[in-house]
Amino acid sequence: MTMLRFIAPVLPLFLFFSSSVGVAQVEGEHIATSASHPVAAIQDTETPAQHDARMAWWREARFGMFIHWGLYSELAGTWNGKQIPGIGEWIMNNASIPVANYKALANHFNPTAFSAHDIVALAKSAGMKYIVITAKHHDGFAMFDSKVNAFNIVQATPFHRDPIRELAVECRKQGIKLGFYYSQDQDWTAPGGSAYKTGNHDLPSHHWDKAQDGDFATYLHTKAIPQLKELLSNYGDFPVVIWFDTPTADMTPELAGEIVTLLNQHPNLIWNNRLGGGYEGDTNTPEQYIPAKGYPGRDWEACMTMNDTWGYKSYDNNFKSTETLLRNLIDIASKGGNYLLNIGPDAKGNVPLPEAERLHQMGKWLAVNGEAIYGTQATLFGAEDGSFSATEKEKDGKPKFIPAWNWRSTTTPHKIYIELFTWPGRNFHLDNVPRHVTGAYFLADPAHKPLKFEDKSNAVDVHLPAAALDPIATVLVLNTD
Ligand code: FHN
Repeated sequence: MTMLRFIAPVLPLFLFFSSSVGVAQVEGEHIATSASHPVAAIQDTETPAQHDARMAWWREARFGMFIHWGLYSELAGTWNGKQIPGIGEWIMNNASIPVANYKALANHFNPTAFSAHDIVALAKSAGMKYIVITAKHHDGFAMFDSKVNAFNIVQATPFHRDPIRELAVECRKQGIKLGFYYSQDQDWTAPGGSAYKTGNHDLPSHHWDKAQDGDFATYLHTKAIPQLKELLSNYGDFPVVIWFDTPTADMTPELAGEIVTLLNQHPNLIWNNRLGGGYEGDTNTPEQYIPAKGYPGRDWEACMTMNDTWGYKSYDNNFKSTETLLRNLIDIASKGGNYLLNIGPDAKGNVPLPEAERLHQMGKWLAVNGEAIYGTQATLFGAEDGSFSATEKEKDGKPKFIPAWNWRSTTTPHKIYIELFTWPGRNFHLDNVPRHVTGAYFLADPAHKPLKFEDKSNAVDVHLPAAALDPIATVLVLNTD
C-alpha cells in the first residue's frame, strides 16, 4: 500500500471534520511563498497593474456558484443500504468502496434531467457572476469528455454527453463565467493517485484497494496533467478559474512546477492556493467559515455549503436560512472577499429544491441591493463585525472572534453602503467617518428619496423611518465626496 503523508509540514493546510455535521473545514490555508520555486508562476512575474487587470472581473463578481456533481451523487450518501457519515462526495473513501464497485456506478449514471440552461439561469437569477464545477473530484471520475482516461461521463456512462461543454455553451450565451474544479492530487480510482482518510489526519493516509497502488508522478503524467491540458484547451475561452484541492506531500515543488508551466500558458487564468508544492496562487480559500478580518491585501473566496454536504445526500436537510446565506454574502463582501456557494445536483441532474429556493431569494435581494455588493471594497470601519473575546479561545489558542450582527459596510470611491441587519430605531449614528457625507437614501426605495442627516465632524447621524425596508438587510447609502 502506498503510504502518503498529509502535507501539513510543507503547507499549513489543515483539514478537519466536524463529527456533528460531517463537513470538511479548512483552516489556516495560507500557503508560504517559496523563493526557490523550480518554475516561476505568473503571479511571481507580473506587475501589480497586470495582476489587478487579471483579477478585475473576479473582484467585481463577489458571488459565484460552486457545483459538486459526480458519480457520488448517484449514491446520495447511502452504500449497501447504510447511510454513510460524512460529506457526500467522500462516500467512496468513507465507506472504503472497492475501485471496481465504484467504477461500476458509471454504468447507471444517466442524468437525463440535467439542463445546463437551467443551472446557468439559476446562477444568474441568484445574482451569481461565475460558476466553478467539479470537472474531476477525488473519486477520479471526469465529468467531461476526456480522451486520455476512459473513466469519464461521455465514455463510461449511458448519458454520453459532456455537461462541461454544455455549461460552457450556456455560460457564454447567458453571460456568466465558468471555472473548473480539478482534484489534481487525490484520485481514488487511478493507480498512484493520492488518498487520505478523513476524520483522523494524524494517521498516514492510505489506499484501501490494491487497484489504487502506483506511483504518484506516473498518475500525474498520465492522467492529471493530460486532463488539465484537455480542460484548458477544449472549452474555448473557459475556464477562467482552475480550482485545485487537497494538496498532499506527494505534490513536490517540482511536480507542481510542471502544472504551473501549463497554467502559465494561459495568462488570464485565475487559480487558487490549493495546488501544493508551495505555490500560493491567486486566491486564499477559507472553507466553511468567514475569516474574522478577511485577508487584507490578498484576494480570497469563502466556499460554503448550504446544508452539510457538497455532493448530494438525499437525507441532508440541514439547510441554512436565506437570512444566514445573505448575511454571509454581505459579511464576506464587507471584508473584501468573494462567496462561492455550493449546490449539489442529484443523480438525475436536478438541483435540490431547497437550494434553488434559497438562490432565488438571494437573487431577489441582490436585484434591489446588488450595487452594495458587486465591485465594492471592504469596510472603511471594521469594529462593526465583532470583536475578539478576552476569555474564549479557538482550538489553536488564539482569541475567539465573536461576530456582531447589527450592520456591515461596503464602499466605492464615492459611496459608503451600510447594510443594516438590526434596525437601529429612528436614528443611525456612525462614528469615524473618513469622508464628507453629502446625501443619504435607501437602495430599496425606488425613488431614492433623500433622508435627513447631520454631518458632524468625523461622524454622521441619519434619520430613519420606524421600521426596516427589508427584513434581512436594508441598505443605507451615503453619498460622499
Ligand atoms: O475534500 C474536498 C471536499 O470534498 C470539497 O470538495 C471541498 C470544497 O472546498 N474541498 C475539499 C476539502 O477541503
